Amino acid sequence: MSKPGDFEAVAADIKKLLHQPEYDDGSAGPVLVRLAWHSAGTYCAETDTGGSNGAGMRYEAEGGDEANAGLQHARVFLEPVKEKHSWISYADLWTLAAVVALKEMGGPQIKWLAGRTDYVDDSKLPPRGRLPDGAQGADHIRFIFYRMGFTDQEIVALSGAHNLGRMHMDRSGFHGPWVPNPTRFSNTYFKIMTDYDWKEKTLENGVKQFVYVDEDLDEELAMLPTDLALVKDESFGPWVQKYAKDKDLFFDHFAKAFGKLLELGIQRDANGNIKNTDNVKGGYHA
Ligand code: ZEM
Repeated sequence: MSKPGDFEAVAADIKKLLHQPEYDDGSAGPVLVRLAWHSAGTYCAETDTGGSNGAGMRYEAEGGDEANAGLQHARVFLEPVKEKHSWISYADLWTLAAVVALKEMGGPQIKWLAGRTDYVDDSKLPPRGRLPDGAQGADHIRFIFYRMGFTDQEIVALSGAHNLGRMHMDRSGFHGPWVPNPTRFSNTYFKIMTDYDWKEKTLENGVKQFVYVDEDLDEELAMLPTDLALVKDESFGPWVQKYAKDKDLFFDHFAKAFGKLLELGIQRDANGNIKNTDNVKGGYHA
């Protein structure tokens, strides 16, 4: 147990659990980033519903959305941290874990503010189906991310999270990592998206994705139809090219967009405190 508000202590324990030799590519980091993204990415600006506040994914209504398959691994990794620092809300823990993991995997520092509560407001519950479907194209991507209030530039920056982790057939139906080193954050995803020759492949479950085969690699690399839709689109495409050439620009834009994602639906006063709650306050800069 640490002192309420000691986010440094929580962050230190998150860092310690990232190394998971038996799991995927040896790190819990990628799935923790996805947990935060799915907790926040249900947000709808027009109706002010969804978002990371409330950690609704703990319950069947949201957790049972098929888009969230596999994220129980991330929640299980974090449970000992929650037990030790019981004062932190799940909503804060999940978002903080992503910020800590991104930094530890070589990514940028992301501004993070505490104060989310675990109170599930039924009137704010997102319906299922708010998260993107990788089998679709640019129109679908815009429909999903414009609903949250993101621009085309921010959409491409956020998509760079696919530098991390992999697809699992038993979770999404897709298979494989996007990049050769999926536990190190970089702009490789954008580089290989434009440089490599991606071939469509139908997996044994009937799901279509794109793959790149190179005998020097241990396994095939993969791209979703939504990933490659970014390259060809006249507004997304130039950002893909810029981020492929300029890692610093990508890191800067990614940090801002990811920070914005984690704040969707959260109203704060001028001091950064969430209004009308007595929840634990503070911030953390990894
Ligand atoms: Zn993802 N993502 N994502 N994503 N994602 C997967 C995995 C990961 C899409 C998508 O369909 C998928 C963003 C945007 C979009 C991560 C972060 C972020 C997987 C594989 C799919 C199918 C899941 C599996 O099988 O385990 C689509 C269609 C997106 C937009 C169009 C954004 C934005 C992200 C964060 C900023 C991460 C880190 C992973 C890897 C998870 C892991 O377990 O390794």
